Amino acid sequence: MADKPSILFLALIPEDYSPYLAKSYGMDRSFDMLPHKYSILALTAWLRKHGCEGNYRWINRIDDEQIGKISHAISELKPDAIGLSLVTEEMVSHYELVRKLKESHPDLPVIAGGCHVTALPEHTLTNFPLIDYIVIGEGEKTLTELLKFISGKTGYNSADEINGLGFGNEDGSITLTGPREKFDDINVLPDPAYDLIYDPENPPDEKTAFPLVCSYGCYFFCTFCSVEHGNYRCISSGKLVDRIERAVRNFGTEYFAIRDSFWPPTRKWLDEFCTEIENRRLKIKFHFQTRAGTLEVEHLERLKKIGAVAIAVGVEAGDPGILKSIKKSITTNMARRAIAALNKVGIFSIAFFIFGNRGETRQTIQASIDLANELNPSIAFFHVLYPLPGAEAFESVPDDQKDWWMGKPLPTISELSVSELDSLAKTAFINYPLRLAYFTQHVIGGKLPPEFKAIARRVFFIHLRKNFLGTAERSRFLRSIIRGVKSLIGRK
Ligand code: B12
Ligand code: SF4
Repeated sequence: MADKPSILFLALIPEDYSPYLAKSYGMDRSFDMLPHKYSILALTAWLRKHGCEGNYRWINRIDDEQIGKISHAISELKPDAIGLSLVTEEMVSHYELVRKLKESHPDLPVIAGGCHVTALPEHTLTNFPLIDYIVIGEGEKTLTELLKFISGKTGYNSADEINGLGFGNEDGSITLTGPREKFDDINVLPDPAYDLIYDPENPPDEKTAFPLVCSYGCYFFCTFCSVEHGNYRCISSGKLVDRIERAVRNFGTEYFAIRDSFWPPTRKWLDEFCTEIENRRLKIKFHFQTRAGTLEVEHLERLKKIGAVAIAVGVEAGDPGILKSIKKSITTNMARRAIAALNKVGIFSIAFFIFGNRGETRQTIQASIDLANELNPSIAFFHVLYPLPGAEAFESVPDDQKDWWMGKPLPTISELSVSELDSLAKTAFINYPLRLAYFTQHVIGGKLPPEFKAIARRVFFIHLRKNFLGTAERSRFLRSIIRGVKSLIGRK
């Protein structure tokens, strides 16, 4: 065992991870730091401050070679436990990793945390029995106490004295301990342990996108979202600028991905943030996601001056009835104002829409497509609803389909089937930029910075090509010609 109680966090990370905008439309940046869980960095920082240690290894696939790397790390670091941080879509693949590890390390406890196990504690312990403990909700204090307990360094007699925990018992029953108190002020949290994702063989440079998260929870109650609702907390603007300054100094990066569900928290907070960036003369670029109604033209002009290059807005629906029923707390007019302001100032604008909320019909989907066209953002994404455990929408899923994420078909909670929704979303996405208004605003006009102007141009031409190929593929005659040409030039 290591001197201090310690955990080894593990993750399965896709090889060559790249965000969609970069992957599909080419953005000359490195995204190597982005796919890693911020939770692992946050938990490790807290553990280190409280007498424990955290380490982290990730692999790209489950095979003997990669499992061998983990076994090597276990022999070297001698952790008291393995840690996994899981969203719903990762449960099954990561459990496969646990299964493999338990073959060679049957006695090493596995601790899982994150939004999925928090939403479904009993289901997790029942269906994934090789997971020894789950941590429900905010994990910093619970994990510290649990590691000290496992390594025999505290006075706890049994794990059920630790709040915020779930585990299975030998008789097959499950124990969920009392609720864990939440942080009132997250400024008490230390800086995330970024060293865990610093690769000395491939060190970050100014083109590397550097991840930042500054909040826990959310003020709002959107029915499709599984965050902790009604309990938003954010670090101070000064603390965030300190982190940015340190990243610039220590890692040489200049591009920041602010990954909070929405940012900034308030206009006052933003004002302080901008002033700090200006006073410290930091030359940075960054993107983030905001809520319609937060930022007006004057805020965006200031943000652009200090480096904001792209901002996403969750518009979600064009039909006012759907917008109300999903409790988004915005109106279509707020969305109009938000995207118009971004386009006016010349910041790459992204709008998200969801197809398939409760009450969705072909008419309401058309209203979303019409609104997207009217808003005219630099790109619009149309996603099919995933009813996530922990979200209100999950309650509308029939009981026998609730475990869809265990390799079963995605359920629908609207009157349209998932394949209909999927096809409508794909078509809406391809066709979105193929309008004169898009071409004049984003391809030849507007005030986007060159890096993002190039992306908008690619969006237009790539979608034009896809649209042409799609139309052509639908025609049997043309399809046979395309096949013939492809075989002539030797492509499958
Ligand atoms: C940043 C973020 C991202 C980033 C970075 C993700 C990452 N890998 O870190 C990006 C943009 C890449 C992303 C992608 C996705 N995301 Co996301 N993301 C978030 C966001 C906004 C913040 C997460 C965060 O870092 N919070 C701060 C940390 C410290 O909090 P935390 O993660 O909750 O961790 C705490 C506890 O949960 C617990 N804990 C967590 N892990 C562990 C592990 C152990 C061992 C222990 C003891 C405790 C513990 O302790 C932590 C500290 O208190 C949340 C929404 C939100 N506000 O929470 C959505 C959220 C997590 N994402 C979500 C989803 C669905 C996705 C995607 C699947 C979207 C998609 N279709 O591609 C992908 C999945 C990528 C992946 N494999 O993780 C959902 C997950 C819901 C669910 N049940 O699955 C959320 C909740 C938003 C939502 N729509 O409801 N996401
Ligand atoms: S979608 Fe955004 S605003 Fe709505 S509850 Fe989730 S995090 Fe909050």
